[in-house]
Amino acid sequence: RIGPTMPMSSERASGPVEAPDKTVEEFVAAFLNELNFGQGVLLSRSTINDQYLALARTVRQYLMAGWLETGVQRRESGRKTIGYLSAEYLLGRQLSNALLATDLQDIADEAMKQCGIDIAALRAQEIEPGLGNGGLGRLAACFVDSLATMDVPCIGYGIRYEYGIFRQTFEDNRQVEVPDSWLSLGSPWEFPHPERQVRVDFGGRTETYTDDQGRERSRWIPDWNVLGIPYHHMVPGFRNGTVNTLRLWSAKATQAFDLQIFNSGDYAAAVRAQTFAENISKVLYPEDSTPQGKELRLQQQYFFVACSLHDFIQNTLPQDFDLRRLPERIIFQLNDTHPVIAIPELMRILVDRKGFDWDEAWDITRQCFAYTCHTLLPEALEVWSAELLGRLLPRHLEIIYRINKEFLEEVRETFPGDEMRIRSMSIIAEHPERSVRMAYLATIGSSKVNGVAELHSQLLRDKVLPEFSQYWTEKFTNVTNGITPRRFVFLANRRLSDLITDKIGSGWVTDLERLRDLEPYADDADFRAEFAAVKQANKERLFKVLQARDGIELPEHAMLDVMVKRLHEYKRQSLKLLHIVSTYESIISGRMRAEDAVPRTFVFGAKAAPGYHMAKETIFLINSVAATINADERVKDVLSVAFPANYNVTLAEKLIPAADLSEQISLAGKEASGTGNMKFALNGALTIGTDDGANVEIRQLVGDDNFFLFGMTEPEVEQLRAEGYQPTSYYRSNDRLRATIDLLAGGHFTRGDRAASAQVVDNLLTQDPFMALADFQGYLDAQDRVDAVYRDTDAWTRSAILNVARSGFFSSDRSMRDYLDRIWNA
Ligand code: GP0
Repeated sequence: RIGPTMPMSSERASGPVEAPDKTVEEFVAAFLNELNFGQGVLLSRSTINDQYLALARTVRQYLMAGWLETGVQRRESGRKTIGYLSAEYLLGRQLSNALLATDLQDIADEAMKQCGIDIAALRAQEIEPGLGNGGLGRLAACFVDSLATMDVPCIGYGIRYEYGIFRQTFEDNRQVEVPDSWLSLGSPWEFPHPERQVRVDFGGRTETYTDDQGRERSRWIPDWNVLGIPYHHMVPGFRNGTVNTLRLWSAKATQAFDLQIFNSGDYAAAVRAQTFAENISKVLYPEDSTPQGKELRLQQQYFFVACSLHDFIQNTLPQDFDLRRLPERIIFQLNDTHPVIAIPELMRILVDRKGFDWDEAWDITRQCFAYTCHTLLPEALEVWSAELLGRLLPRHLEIIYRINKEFLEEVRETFPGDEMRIRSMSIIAEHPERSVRMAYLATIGSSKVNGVAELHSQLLRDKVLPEFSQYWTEKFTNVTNGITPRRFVFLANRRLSDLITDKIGSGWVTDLERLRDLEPYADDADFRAEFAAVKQANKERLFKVLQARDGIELPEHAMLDVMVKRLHEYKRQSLKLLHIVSTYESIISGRMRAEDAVPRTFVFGAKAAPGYHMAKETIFLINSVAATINADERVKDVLSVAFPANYNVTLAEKLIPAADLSEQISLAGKEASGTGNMKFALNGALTIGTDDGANVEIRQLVGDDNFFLFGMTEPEVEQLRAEGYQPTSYYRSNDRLRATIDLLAGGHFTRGDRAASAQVVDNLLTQDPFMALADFQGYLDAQDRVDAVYRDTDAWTRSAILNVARSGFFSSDRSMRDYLDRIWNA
């Protein structure tokens, strides 16, 4: 039996739900039961997919008691809930995490063996739910993992996209996107609750009326609506019996909507209406950091937010709950601006539906929200045209106008006559068209605003929202991001985990600062040898995966130099490419002998937004360079480049534990935090990086000697920009840079086709918006330092161990503690 044995609660008149015993026999019995009665097949006739589904449902049985019990406790305790509102959750595979949380890995292995089944094949059968783009969505998944592990009441609210982030393939070295039909083989981890459907209105107009107390009020007369169907997912804590809930909403046409058209006798139109409604949760927008302002995206945002608020207020709180006390029971954390329409939605519920006065409603609302900003890029800050917002959500636009008007009046009292300031703080922008700045609305409507790393929070205060941070100094705070050590160390790197546990016990899994106890072992030669052997074994595991998955063959003994993240110019994959080409050029031009180079394997993983032209050209060029270098006998076994397609959480779990070197080379001031950087450090890779995002904190913690720093600082970037940045001056004055660019531009990697590389090269030479050329020499010098340390195996391994030992701060458990203390008061 799993889960704590709780006293019988009133809600459980029928007695506790019990899991099968944690024995191989019971596990086998439960599995065969699921196969026969759940899946409807005999073991002898079952496919791998049948077996996978039955195994998933078996593991689910072990979580169920804890889930139901957690639900009862949450309702009875009246503790404040964290309502995490996020348009993205990049969960990764569920089976392995569920086995880990329940400590059933060994039992399941043995049980499957007894059934004559290879469990590895079943694990491989699962398509990960890719309901997010990258860092932001993965952060949400790490946060809900930590909250469950810390037994904090949390409901994760989001969208059940039918198609997640696209599957990336390469054709002729170019990215081709394929729909991600992650639900096509069955989805054993979700529980649909159609009976808990919520209606969501759109469109129409507003009208004013006088209520029975003679007050002038406004109401919304919408003209269409859809249904939201919740799908519940379990979020298991790590071996603590807690199972929180992720509630993802799927859109469905309302019957009324259908019938109206049906009665007109137009069957085809009725089916079209269905499709129209269901489009809302059809697909995840694949733009990371650069929203497109599409109407459907605003529909998605309002859809899930309206469902979630309704769900919490009507279905989760006790009947007749006094909403004046709402802030005692919920804090909605806004994961970026995507869910910010929740602020006027709560105002609408309180004022229009529950009859609150504006002022009282506003006081409640502001206490119920907190906002996390994840970027500094101006193009990533969402702005909706007032025309679109008013057409889709006329009452919300009205509410936003009033929020703005009252806020600006307040500012005017503090700064009389300072119209410049007032205009700069307005939620409504007038140029180039009237529009709503969602980050401003979020800031005004929240009790706290945070950035995601120290540097980022500082720049957020100073550059993005300076007037607001002066106005409300206390409102602004920082919470440095973190990652879950369960998935990204314990699960992904079993070998390292066993080694650590062997030395310092297993407490580190839920108390990551304990990794400090490893520090003395950095000077222990036996431990270093074991640590290095783990890294080597992880590389071999990765090579097998890449061989099977992509047909990529890699040399056994080379430094593994990895850059995995979304493809974005500010992240500077092109700078990495310049380093590779420069090293290659040094060898083929005879300036360096191949035997003198440190053998390196470069690995890229990156998806580009389908409409992001420069990013796609960069992918093409990386693939072209890879093909050329890998085929060139002159650099055989010295330089290799691998770019496996479709980088995702599943591949990350294999790649990160194998890496020696972690590339975190964004232009200073552009990467809000990064979270991949933390995963690498915790898995014993050394970082080569700029002074950006959480790199700054990683370097402070692991020490300058264990981090390869290069590049301009943020103020230096600003200064260079102010002086007038001229990329060609670097090209002219730096011989190695010139040789590198000339080789890239000359068609060497594109079968003589100079035009094929021209866009990336010309962009670097003429615009170079992220100053890759300015940081090129510093980057090469830092790479030389990397080579020097790598040659000294003991020194390298020592540094790698210290990276692990000193990175405990980057647990998302710590991030959650910081949110609880600084933001949630829970
Ligand atoms: C930031 F604005 N991030 C955005 C966005 O639209 N999508 C996204 O993934 C990322 C940041 O780029 C980050 O620096 C950060 O760590 C992450 O959000 C979580 O805060 C990249 O990892």
